[in-house]
Amino acid sequence: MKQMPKNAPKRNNPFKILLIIALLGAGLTLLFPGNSSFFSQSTVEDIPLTGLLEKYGDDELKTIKIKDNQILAESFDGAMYRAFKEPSANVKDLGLSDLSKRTSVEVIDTSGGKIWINILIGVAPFILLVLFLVFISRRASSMGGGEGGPFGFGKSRAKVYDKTKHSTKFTDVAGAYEAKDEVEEVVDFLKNPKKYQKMGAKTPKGILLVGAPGTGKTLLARAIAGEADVPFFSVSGSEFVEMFVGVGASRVRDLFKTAKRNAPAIIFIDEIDAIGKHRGQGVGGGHDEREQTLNQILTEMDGFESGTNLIVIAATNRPDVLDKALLRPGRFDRRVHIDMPDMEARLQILTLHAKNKTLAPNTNLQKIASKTVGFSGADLENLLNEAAISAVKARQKNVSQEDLENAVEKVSMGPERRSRRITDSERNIIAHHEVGHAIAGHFCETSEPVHKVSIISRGMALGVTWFLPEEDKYLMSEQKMQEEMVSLHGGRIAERLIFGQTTSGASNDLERISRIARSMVMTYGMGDRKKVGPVVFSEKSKGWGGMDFHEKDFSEETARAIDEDVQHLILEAESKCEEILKKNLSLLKKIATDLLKKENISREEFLAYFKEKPEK
Ligand code: NHX
Ligand code: ZN
Repeated sequence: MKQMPKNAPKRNNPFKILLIIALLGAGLTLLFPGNSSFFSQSTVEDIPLTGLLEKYGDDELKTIKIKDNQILAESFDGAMYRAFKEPSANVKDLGLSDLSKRTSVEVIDTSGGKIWINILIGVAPFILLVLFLVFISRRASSMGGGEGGPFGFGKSRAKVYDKTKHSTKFTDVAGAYEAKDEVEEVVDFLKNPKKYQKMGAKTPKGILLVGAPGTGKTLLARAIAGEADVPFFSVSGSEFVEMFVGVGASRVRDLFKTAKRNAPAIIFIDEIDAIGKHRGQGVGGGHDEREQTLNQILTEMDGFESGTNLIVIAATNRPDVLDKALLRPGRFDRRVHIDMPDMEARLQILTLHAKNKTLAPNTNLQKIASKTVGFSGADLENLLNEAAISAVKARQKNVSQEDLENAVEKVSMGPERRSRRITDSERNIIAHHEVGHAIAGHFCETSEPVHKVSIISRGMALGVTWFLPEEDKYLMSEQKMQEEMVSLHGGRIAERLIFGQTTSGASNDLERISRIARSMVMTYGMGDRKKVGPVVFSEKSKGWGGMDFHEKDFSEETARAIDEDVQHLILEAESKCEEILKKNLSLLKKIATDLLKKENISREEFLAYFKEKPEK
């Protein structure tokens, strides 16, 4: 698929212009050197002006050269003298115009160079200012392709996909079955508007696509345009958040104007939550930039006459923060949810993206689909691409199953960082920490099976224990949450049991434990019913830009009760974890020793330790 920004102007890189100016300046300085480097003979004797004039009066001088406030003279016997004069004093003032003398007087005119340098000094700040403005405005619109330029602030920067050049179709969207069904009607409306008008059916104006990042909202919107064969104007909500109030609104106006001119058409607003947050949330009263932009969008949507063949599709992953006004009838009244892909959809997505890749004949995408619970469509696309890249690097003739499996790890945990040098004593701590997680998790009933334990650094982490879910789940039980905390405690507790103290490395584990415990109490009603009970407590953050503050919808007493309950849950999980690890201390040491040697332990290798004497 090719995207074709219409009439994108050729742009000179502002840095190029700056470079040219700098070179020009340097050239001029060389051409018209300053005073210091002009008279540079070594045997010049500095004498007072009166002395020099005296020599002139005695007719001892062969030549006099005057440059600015310097006078250089050469006598008939070859001596060089230099004297200084007032800059304003000219040849006549000094009495050097006596024609009876044999001296040749030459005034070196530096004003030619000076003029240029002066002009340059005069205009340079201005040029720099203009360049700066251009730079700023370009940066602000770096996402856009269309109009713009230095003074095009108010122009929409919508990317346009030419309908003859792009052809995303529903067949390019794997999975998302219901979403496709729902938007099929929209395609029909764009293709045959008369049919609907005759029947008196109200046609949709706005569709809100809701889905987690990477689930294919943009792809679906583009497929609607492709199926209906209409132009597609794409903008991102974050592009409207400008530094100048009113610019966003004027861009919206321009965008709708252009789209109407090209109707039937689709306007796609990505990340609409960037502008569509509840209004009146900002600190400092009413009309901020976002609000004006949002109002303009609403006005435009209310404004199209019935018969305008224009559909606005907006995408968000946070429908909860959207202003209610956006969701009223006649606006974004249709919501289409796109789920994270399930096993079946993942297989379809993988198959689709594998089409243009050379896979080995024995690859099994089904297996990959089952190992990628929680991956979005974008993750899966990325996975196949990573696999293809590593196949190229290894000079293979096709992508093997192993490439695919390694890519799963790379996409979900980040690439390995083998260059990080780690001392033996730290490696020892890391190994025990990770095995602690693995063993604690292994003895939890609801825990996902251990997939891999590794002491190779990846991204921020020095080591990882990877639990792999085997099937798509939509609910999480109380027990599962408790046991999740138990296995997260495993690393820190193992450090404490083996080395007598913990390290800073467990910070991320503790963060996750705290988040689980807090949401159990505050969101899922799993707290102590005598202390807090099944009530949802929310803490809203209001305002932005460093001025934000939190507003609790519960009392200080309740806050204390929540804190106590959260702490209780965390400590309970910790003692359960400690119990498990104390019972399996010798196994912990044994596996950690092996891990130090092997660096990675696979699921099979890990399970083998428990086969010998079943403890579970
Ligand atoms: C540091 N990193 O920041 C070093 C490089 C305790 C054996 N000085 O718990 O690597 O200490 O079970 C996402 C993921 C911070 C965000 C991991 C933010 C890790 C990871 C701190 C293992 N494995 N800790 C772990 C770890 C560290 C950290 C993260 C994150 C260690 C531990 C990081
Ligand atoms: Zn850990």
